[in-house]
Amino acid sequence: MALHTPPSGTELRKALDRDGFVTIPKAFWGEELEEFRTAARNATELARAGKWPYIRTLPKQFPPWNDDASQGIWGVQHLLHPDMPEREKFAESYFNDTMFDTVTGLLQCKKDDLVMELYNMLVRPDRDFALRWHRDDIPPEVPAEEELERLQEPMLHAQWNLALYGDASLVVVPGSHKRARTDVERNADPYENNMPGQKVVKMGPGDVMFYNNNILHRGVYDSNTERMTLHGTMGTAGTDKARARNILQHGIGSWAADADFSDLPGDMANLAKGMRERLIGMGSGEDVGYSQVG
Ligand SMILES: O=C(O)CCC(=O)C(=O)O
Repeated sequence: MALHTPPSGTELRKALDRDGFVTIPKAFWGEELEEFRTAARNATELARAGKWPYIRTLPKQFPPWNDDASQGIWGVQHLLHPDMPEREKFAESYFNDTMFDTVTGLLQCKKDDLVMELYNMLVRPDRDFALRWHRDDIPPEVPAEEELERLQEPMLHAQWNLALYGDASLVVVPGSHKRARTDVERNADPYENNMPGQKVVKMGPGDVMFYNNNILHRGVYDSNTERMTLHGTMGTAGTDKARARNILQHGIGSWAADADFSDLPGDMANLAKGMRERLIGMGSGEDVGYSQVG
């Protein structure tokens, strides 16, 4: 339940188009937020103990990751997987009206157009760790002309971070989702701490931040600061091969058909089932390859 009247879809879309990201403060709060935190803590504990095989392992940035938690983790993958003990609570945080209203507003589509995509959690790494500057689905070696062409493709999915605790890990270059990299950005150290124009996105508990995943961004993580940030995407039906790769490279195609959402409350069950069917329609992901290496 939102504490404040959320901004309209048009307002959100305008801000997202202009800056490449937009934050909805306190989209979740109170008991609901506490329930999400409990689920997140349990899942994180399981993953750190090596009892959940779908993890982001240190120090690897991009998929595929292995299932060995002994070197530490920075993420818990597949929150909606049929074997995830906290699956139902995570499903409630994904298939809920706040997300649906926002995503349909941002993508200017109907609920029945939506496709279930990724749902992971980004957590405090076991040792300090940072990601390189990147765009999620455009590798750094792509020439400027092709980079710009790819950035001009229509927005057919939404990606968000829902912070369950305060989170200042994501660093973006506002506006960089609309232009090729400058020479400075292209030639910068991949771990540059002072990229011109960079902005640290500061989120409070319950805030949701939507962003264009091809904005130039990185993560800088402090092993002493708790982080449990739900990291999700939803798409619209009928998208292209690049999108299928971006989603299916995470291995979701192998278990989506077994995900049963019939125990979800009210309308959620049917919406979830429809979204899962549209994901399955994208294929199993066995032959899509990976967006990035490393
Ligand atoms: O930590 C974050 O919020 C960003 C993660 C990220 O950039 C990625 O997974 O590619």
